[in-house]
Amino acid sequence: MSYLNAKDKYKSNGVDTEAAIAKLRTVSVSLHCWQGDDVRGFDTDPDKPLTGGIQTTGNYPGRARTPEELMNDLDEVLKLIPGRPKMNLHASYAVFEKGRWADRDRLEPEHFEKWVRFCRDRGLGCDFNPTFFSHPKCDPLTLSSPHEDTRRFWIEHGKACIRISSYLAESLGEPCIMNIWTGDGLKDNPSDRFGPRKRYRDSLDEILSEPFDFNQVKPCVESKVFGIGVESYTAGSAEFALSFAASRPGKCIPLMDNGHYHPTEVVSDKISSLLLFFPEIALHLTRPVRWDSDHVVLFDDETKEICKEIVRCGGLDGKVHIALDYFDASINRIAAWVTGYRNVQKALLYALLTPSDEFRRLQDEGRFTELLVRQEEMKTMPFGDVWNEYCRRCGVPADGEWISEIRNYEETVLRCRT
Ligand code: RNT
Ligand code: ZN
Repeated sequence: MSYLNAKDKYKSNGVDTEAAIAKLRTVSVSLHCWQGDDVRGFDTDPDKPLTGGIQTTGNYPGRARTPEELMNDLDEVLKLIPGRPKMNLHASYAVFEKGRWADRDRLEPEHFEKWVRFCRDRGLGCDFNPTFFSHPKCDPLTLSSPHEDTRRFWIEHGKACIRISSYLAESLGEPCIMNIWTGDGLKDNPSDRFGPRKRYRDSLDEILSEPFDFNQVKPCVESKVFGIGVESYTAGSAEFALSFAASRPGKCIPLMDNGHYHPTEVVSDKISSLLLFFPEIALHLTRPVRWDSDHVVLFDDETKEICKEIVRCGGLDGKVHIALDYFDASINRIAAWVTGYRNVQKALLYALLTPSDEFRRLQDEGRFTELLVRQEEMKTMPFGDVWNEYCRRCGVPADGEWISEIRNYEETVLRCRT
């Protein structure tokens, strides 16, 4: 009955909770496979160092070591998250049957057949990412390398990934967002910034020369300001990625990760500008703590603000592709996955429960006192009751009802992985 009370309260603020719930159930949000195994993948030595300037920290027991374990863990996650999840895979998660290994430049759709079966059986679409890191062919650069054989290897990887993305989209009947990110950059001051960026641009063009249908495969370029070991320079800076995508309309869309900017910059402020010039954009939602630390996404101010911007700009109707991107190895990985995913869902629901039209009108009419008061008052609305009702309708546990399931899975499954 608390939901009915909440519904009334929101109604008296001009908000239809039923419409918000119904809308959110249609919005797909990508679930990244790499939270389950600390971004190690299955195609190379699992104990190799993670390269490309990213880092997982922590050694919580229970990391998934095989495709089967990862899929089991994902099933556990899927039981606990509401909404419309979509899988998000990295190329390094290829499954090689009967030991028939292939290097990244030789990957084939068949190496993702198992994942297609996994997604199909659960009614999920699938996004994809070429993996330009943690591999002996990183010299350490990839698409921007001055060494032609290195660059060629990674171009072939990118092209293979376009073919795999087409296969995923066709097999699952949902477009595949294919995100290109490289950790290419330099630790110390560059003597040449132009050269690597030119090679990166040319490599991307070569990758995109592989035939694909933009209604099925949506290549993105993700920018980044710095990473561990690439503190002074990244080839794929914000200007690089935006300019590249802007000058290749119908072929490439920009992807913003909210861990990839200077610490006082916020992605929530960037979304509207991009949507004025790009029909579609993509996002990686993460939580940077002092750097691009990829902590679990919280129901915090910036996550809420990003989601409000998505909603206010009409981004839920296919203009904004939302994906999660974080990896915490210091806590139960299933709980990390579930917490972050639920928090993005919460922030989206919270945004849908904001009387945005009224607030826009107050702003346009210059009634800033009223706007401030109303905005602050909305914060103490009974949001939790609507959230729990949303979970109930999605057939997943409400808040307070799922941590025991995680404990149980930890005791019976994760603890046995030694
Ligand atoms: C790294 C980027 C990139 C990766 C994943 C694993 O800084 O955010 O998106 O996190 O591709
Ligand atoms: Zn990212």
